Amino acid sequence: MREIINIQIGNAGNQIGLDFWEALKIEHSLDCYGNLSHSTDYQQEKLDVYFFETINGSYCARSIQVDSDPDFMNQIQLSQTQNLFDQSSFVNGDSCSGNNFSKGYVQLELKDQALEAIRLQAEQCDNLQGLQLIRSLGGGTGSGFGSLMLQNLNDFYPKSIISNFCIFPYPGVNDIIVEPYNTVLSLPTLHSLSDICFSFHNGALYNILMKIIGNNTPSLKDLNGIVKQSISGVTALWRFPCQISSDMRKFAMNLISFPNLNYINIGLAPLCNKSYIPKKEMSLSEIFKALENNRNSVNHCRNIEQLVEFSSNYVFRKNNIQEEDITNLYRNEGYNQPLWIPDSKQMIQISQRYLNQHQQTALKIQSGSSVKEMLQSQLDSFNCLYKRKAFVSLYDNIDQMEFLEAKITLENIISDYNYIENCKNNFKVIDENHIQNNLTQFQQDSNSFTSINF
Ligand SMILES: Nc1nc2c(ncn2[C@@H]2O[C@H](COP(=O)(O)OP(=O)(O)OP(=O)(O)O)[C@@H](O)[C@H]2O)c(=O)[nH]1
Ligand SMILES: [Mg+2]
Repeated sequence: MREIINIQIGNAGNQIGLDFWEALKIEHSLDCYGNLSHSTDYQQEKLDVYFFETINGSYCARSIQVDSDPDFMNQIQLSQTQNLFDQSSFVNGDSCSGNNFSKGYVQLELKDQALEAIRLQAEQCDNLQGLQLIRSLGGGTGSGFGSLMLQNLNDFYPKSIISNFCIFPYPGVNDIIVEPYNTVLSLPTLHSLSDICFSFHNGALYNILMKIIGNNTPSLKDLNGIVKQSISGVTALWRFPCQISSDMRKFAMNLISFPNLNYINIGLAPLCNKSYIPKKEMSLSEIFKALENNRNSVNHCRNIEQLVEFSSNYVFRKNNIQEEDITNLYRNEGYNQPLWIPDSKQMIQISQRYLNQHQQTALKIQSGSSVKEMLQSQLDSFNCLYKRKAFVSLYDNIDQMEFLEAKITLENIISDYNYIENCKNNFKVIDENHIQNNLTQFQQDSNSFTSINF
């Protein structure tokens, strides 16, 4: 079996992680103590990917819950869901990282404890295929401690695929002014040490809730409902028998055309309200159109004409459709737009008979330049603060070169997306060398910074 270990970090990571495990419990028919209840062979076939069997026959999540702040960890341990987790998998410090990357980044003791907890989980695996991190980049623990973990995970598990589910901040959802610093400072490690990055922009999630679902006062819990729908949808490829992208490595092979541009966007349909009831029933053709509509995606992208789509997986977690319906739909509804990479759109149907009608959804998992606008908005917010060096002194362990390295990393990612869009729109051939290795680029660029007067 090819196992995956989940690592949920910080407040957002743990809130979303709990929702994720709740979804898995339902989808694999486990009760709140991790016992199988009326589950079918189909639900059990790949159960070992995310769960291991304990000596008393119940199932335990392959997961580590870590936060520098003890409060939420204590709350989880009082909840029913805690029965799904092994006691050794809870790791917490004494106080939060105060929304400061540099405070999260120096939590060395917490890092050692977390690595030990992961090692214990890895011992339960025959053939670990990958690790997945869930975290937000706006807070101190998710950004700083998450970066520290990434650096170490690569050393300890060099053969495993590492994926990140990251929440990018949006000023309307939180009002911590230094969030752009935390986010941008997380990017060098995220960029160079993570194989896949699933990005979620809180602003886009907010818009989906307000404009499509009609919830005028969305809470973080509501935002997390959409993230949960996305993560359980993506991981369904790895948790159920499936022909395409059936493990993390194959998924990365199919979706990541350029290792430097490994940000993934997700579109969902139908979008559900708080009780997971879609606003209206949708036909297959309507679902397909909704998936193509950028308003249904978890990242902002207004300039659709420019957009380049490298590859996409359309995942249908619905039962009342046949495989040929999907193939016909694909032929007829056109997806007549020329494919940028031949055969790069793949239709995947996963049977989910045990899910109720409302839990059956479809998603489009897409790599391409649709995340560029979201990344640009993070860079703009960073620049607004950084041009005045505002609040830089709070980051006492981080020197100016690290701020610059982070800023340049993000600028290079955006410029690579721009380059590809430009090639596509002007029918130019892509020069692979142009998709730079950011670190090499940074080393070259940094020579010219020595003359800058901070
Ligand atoms: N979607 C979503 N975003 C969240 C949630 N909780 C916090 N955020 C966002 O995440 C950022 C703050 O990160 P947190 O996860 O609270 O911080 P942390 O990682 O625990 O770090 P510290 O508290 O600073 O130690 C802000 O941008 C929030 O808007 C959540 O449950 N869902
Ligand atoms: Mg916190």
